[in-house]
Amino acid sequence: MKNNFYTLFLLSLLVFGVQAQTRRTSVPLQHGAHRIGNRTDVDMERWRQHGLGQFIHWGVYAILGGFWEDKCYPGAAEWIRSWKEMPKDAYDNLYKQFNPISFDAKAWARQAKQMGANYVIFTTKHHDGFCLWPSRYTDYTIAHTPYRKDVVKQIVDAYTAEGIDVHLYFSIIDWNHKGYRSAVPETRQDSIAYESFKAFTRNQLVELLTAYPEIKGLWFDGSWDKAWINEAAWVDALGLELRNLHPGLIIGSRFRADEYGKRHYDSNGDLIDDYDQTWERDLPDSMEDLHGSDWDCVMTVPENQWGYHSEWKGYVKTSYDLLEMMVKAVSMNGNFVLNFGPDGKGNIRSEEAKLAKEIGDWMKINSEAIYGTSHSNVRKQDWGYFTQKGNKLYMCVFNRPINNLLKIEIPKGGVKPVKAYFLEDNKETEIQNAGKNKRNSSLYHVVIPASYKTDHPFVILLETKENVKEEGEYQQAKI
Ligand code: JFZ
Repeated sequence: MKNNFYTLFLLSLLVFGVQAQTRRTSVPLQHGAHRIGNRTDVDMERWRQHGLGQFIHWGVYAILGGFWEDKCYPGAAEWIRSWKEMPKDAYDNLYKQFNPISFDAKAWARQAKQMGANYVIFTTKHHDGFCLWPSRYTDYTIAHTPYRKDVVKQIVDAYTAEGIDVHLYFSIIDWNHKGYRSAVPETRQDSIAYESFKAFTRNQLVELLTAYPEIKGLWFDGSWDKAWINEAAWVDALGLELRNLHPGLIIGSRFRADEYGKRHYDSNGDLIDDYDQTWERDLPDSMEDLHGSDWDCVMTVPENQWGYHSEWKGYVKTSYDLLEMMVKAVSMNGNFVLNFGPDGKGNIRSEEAKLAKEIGDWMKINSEAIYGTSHSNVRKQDWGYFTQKGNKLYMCVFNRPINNLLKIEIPKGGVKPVKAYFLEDNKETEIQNAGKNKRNSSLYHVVIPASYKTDHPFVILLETKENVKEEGEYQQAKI
């Protein structure tokens, strides 16, 4: 008995000790997260249901397509100005040739709609500083090209008309502005210059929100410079100003740092702003990597090309690859955003058009497994991914088992599947009860008829008796 008490005492010490270690730190912060957990308003709920988005990188770099005087720049095409072989003057005068006569915003929007995209993120200004809208605050804009017309307005109008939400990409880095600095200003001269850059950045953002009030969010980039990070208080105030100006505005975690220079997640581990923007060309392995946050994954078709590069090198992703990434993202409560890099004339390259068509064809049949669905706590199996909504579990199959049996493991106390059918033809298929395992999960097999032939990933809808439980546990774990 005495021994038992002693063991209990030791055990409780251990438990409390571990708890103390894992408890969240609590650094008093003025410019960290202003909210714990995800937003719950209608605008954010709408964003959360998008599933698939389109990214567009377009600017004067598209004229070069990754080449300067027959020399191929191996990096990301939109970065060519930073290449030692690229004369800066020549780059900074490219806009005088920008005349995308084939640009047809309505055709782009139709194509995005056909692909199944629910939102678009469009580059208003990349690191080079060239503005695709006629900004009053610089001459380095579309208004001073032979083309002249406002590209951002055409995009906003055409996509909005298709029912596709518009988010504007905006780079803080601006290689064209005289006051831009990457390092924290040390001299008086640098400080004055940087102040002018800050005012310019603010003016441009206010200008964008005022000129295009239909937009839903700002997708910031190029915010990693020490100079910008050092301005935590000012950037925080700017964010609040933008939100006041545009209620419902959605801003990701790549806009500002806290006062200790922590980005994305603040010094207490809380997400800064509305969604986690760290999943760039990368997907989480598991829900634990996500800390319960809303998030997006932005993805290139080749390895790392955003702007137009006339020669894609290396592996180019197929629609199968991209669909799998999208489903994986959605199965973990994320949005998947596929990048397009139109050429200098405004044409979407044929490889991208083909992918948009193939993804769209798949979405026409299977999008109900994507839109408005969320993570399922039904244990993932190697054949693919689950998404869920109401009393529906979507089995998104990417790896068909040789024995044609799709294993399902429903945790103890979970839902009961009653009916399984293919989304593509509504044909019902058999569910076998396969008993329970040691964890007391209920096991089932959904049978793929041997006669079923396909060269595409496919979705089987599993109807359950009760509504599937929403995942709340990760959110709660943060509080
Ligand atoms: C940035 C840009 O430099 C790039 O040109 C493109 O616009 C992309 C969407 O964003 O590139 C990044 C930014 C952040 C990371 C990687 C590339 N990151 O955090 O891993």
